[in-house]
Amino acid sequence: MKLGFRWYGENDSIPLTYIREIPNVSTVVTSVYSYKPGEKWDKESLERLKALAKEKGLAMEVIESIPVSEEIKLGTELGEKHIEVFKHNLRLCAEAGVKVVCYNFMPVFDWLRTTMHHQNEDGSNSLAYSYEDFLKVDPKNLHLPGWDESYGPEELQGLLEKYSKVSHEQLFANLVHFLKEIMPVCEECDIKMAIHPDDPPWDVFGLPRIVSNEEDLDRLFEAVPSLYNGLTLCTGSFGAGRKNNVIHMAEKYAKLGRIHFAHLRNILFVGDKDSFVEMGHCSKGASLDMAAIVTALVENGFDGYVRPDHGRNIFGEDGKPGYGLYDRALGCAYINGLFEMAEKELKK
Ligand code: DNO
Repeated sequence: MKLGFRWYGENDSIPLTYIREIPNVSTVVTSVYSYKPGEKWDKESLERLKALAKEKGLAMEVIESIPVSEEIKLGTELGEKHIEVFKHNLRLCAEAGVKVVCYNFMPVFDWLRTTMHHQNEDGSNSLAYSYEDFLKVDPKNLHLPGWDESYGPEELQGLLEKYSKVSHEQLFANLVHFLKEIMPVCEECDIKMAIHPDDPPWDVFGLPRIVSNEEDLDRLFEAVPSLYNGLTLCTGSFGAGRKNNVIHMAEKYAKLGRIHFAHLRNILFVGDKDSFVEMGHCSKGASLDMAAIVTALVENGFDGYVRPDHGRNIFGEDGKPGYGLYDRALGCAYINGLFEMAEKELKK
C-alpha cells in the first residue's frame, strides 16, 4: 500500500514538513481549490502543488477531488461542456504525474454530519451524525455544521427543485454517461477514477444517492466495465450503513481490482437508528473491524493508495473538522501496523 495524507494546499494549517515526518507517508492527497466545479484548472496551480510537495520529499499522486458539477449530475446541456472541462482537468493531472482521482456523485451535499464537536468520554471530540437531530434540520433554512454553504439559500432551493425531478435511475444514467465519456481519457492518460461513496450511505432531503452499497457498485461496474472505473473504499461511509458488510466489500472489490484508493476510519453505531460517532481509527471501542478490513484488502491483492480519514480533535487541537493533525497521524501509525502485519502474514 502507498500511504497518503490529505493536504489542503498552501492554506492548510498543517505544514508539509509535519506530514513528511509521519512514518511511511509518501504522497499528499490534494486538489486545486481555487476553481468552482465545472471550471478549467490551470497547469501552473497543479505544478506548484507538486513542486511544494516534492521539495518536502512527498509525491502528489492522488487528487481528491476534481469536483463534478451539479450540471453534470443533473445531465444538462451545460453539463456536457463541463464533462469536456473535466477531461481537460484530467489531462492536466496526468501531466503532473497524478495516478488516481477521487470524486463523488452526490447531489448538492458531500458528507453530512449533525455536529462537528461531539464530546467523547475520553475528552476528545469528533464528528457525529444523529438520526434525531437530522430530522430537525430544515433544508429550506440550512445551517449544517461543516457544510461550507457554497450555495446561497436561493440557489440551494433551485437545486433541490431541479433534483426533485431526478430519479435514482436518472442520476445513475447520468453517472454512467459521465464515466463513458471520460474513460477513454483515463485509459489514455493512465489515471484511475475512484468514486467516493455516499456519506452517509442513504438519501438525504429526498435527494437521490446511488453509491451506497454493494448492489449500487455491482451495477456501476457492470455498466462501465473498464478497470479505470474504480472505487474509494471509504470504510466510515459504507460502514455507517448497518447492512453494509465492509469486510466483504473490501475482499470482493479488491479481488476485482476495483479499489484504487481507501479511506480508513472507524465509527461507533449509537442506538438502533442511523446515528453514529466517528472514533479513533482503531477497532477497540468502535463498530468496524479494521484489522479484518485491511487483511481482506491485502489478501486480495490490494496495492493501492490509502489515507487515514477523519480524525478526532485530541491533545487540545481544534483542527479543521475531521482534518486535524494528531489523530490522523495516530491513524497512520495504526494503518502502518495493520498493513505491515497483514503483508507479513501473506508472505508466510
Ligand atoms: C470528507 C471526504 C469527502 C471526499 C469527497 C470526494 O471528508 O471524504 O469530502 O473528499 O466526497 O469527492
